Amino acid sequence: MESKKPIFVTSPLLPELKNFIPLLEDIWEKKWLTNNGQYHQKLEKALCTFLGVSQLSLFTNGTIPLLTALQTLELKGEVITTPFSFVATSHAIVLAGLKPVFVDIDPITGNLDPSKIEAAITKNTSAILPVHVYGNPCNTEAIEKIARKNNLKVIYDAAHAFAVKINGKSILHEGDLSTLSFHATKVYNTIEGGALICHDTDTKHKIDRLKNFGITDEVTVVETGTNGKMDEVRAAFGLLALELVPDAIAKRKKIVEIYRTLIDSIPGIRYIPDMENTSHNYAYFPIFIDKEIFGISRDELYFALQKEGIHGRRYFYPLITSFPMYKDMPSAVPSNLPVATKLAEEVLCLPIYADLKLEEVERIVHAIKNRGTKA
Ligand code: T4K
Repeated sequence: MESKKPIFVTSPLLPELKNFIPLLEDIWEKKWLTNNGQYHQKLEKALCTFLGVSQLSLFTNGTIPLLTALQTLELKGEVITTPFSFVATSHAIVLAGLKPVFVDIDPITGNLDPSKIEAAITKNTSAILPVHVYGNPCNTEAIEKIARKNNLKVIYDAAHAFAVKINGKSILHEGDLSTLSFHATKVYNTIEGGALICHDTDTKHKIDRLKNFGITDEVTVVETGTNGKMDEVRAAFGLLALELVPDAIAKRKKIVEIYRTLIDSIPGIRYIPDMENTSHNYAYFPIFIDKEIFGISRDELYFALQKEGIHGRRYFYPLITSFPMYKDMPSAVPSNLPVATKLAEEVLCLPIYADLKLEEVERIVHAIKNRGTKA
């Protein structure tokens, strides 16, 4: 029986309502609600400055920019990607009329394993679409080398990697294009929202056209674009939420430090350590349960914690490759993806958000420890 307030895997970062109301009044007064309005323009600029990038296009969520990225690069054939992600990553490939080819992941980070990519390249491969899973940067150097050698484009799904930097430089500079999600569950949110980051103005113009049906003027449509536009209300919300991000990341970091210290004493549970020269955003806190050492399986722990009101999530279980539209593809067979198959069975993302109280972190780890038969 639940005796305490439930703790969910995340809780959205919300600006104060009293600060939002004047912006809403302004929008109401101007009667300009969407289609590149003033708040949309302000937020694009503010995000470029905050993230340290030169070209960013706002979107209505984090899925449409993936589709638009694939359209922008006019890709054909096959796209190499990861099975260990949210299903939006591979759905976007299929929606763009392309074929996903799944490659296994790194056992420590869960990111696409560069050493497995070349074996999956065929004459039909046009791009690689890796994910910076949990906000931990992919091995971008190795991926870049493979892409250059084989004349492939690279699109990073950076949905989890808002504000992540290596050696002080945003990881959004990597690859040809990167996408972000600003969903309510992310480190930074605009309720629903997202962005596509490119490196030059011509590409940005093309992206902006594609997210507006491919329209160039009142009487001209040049591409089969979609509707990916963010409206004024969410752009205004996003301007206020952006101010809260540095403090939110600092609080997340502290929470992760406490989690790690407490978890270090539990046999059979590991977490992903910080990466060298990387400024992390602590978007997720995944732990991996080794049943043989811990004593019970991930699923047993997951359901036991739920009974105590602790609602972690098994991101990313089931693997994308187990869903019906992918499971019969040759690259989807579990024997091709042994690491991803194992991690999907072991992973549990514990609650993490800026307002999570330190007593709650202690309560969560205590509940985990109590379940381990060998702790
Ligand atoms: N690429 C990657 C790698 C992604 O992870 C995602 C999205 C995308 C692309 C696509 O981006 P978007 O098109 O979504 O912008 C969530 C999110 O809906 C999804 O954005 C995210 N990844 C995925 C990893 O997680 P669910 O189904 O787990 O969300 P849900 O509704 O179960 O929420 C989780 C918990 O968060 C709830 O138990 C309580 C809390 N919550 C949630 C919402 C929506 C709140 O407290 N308030 C809220 O408003 O998918």
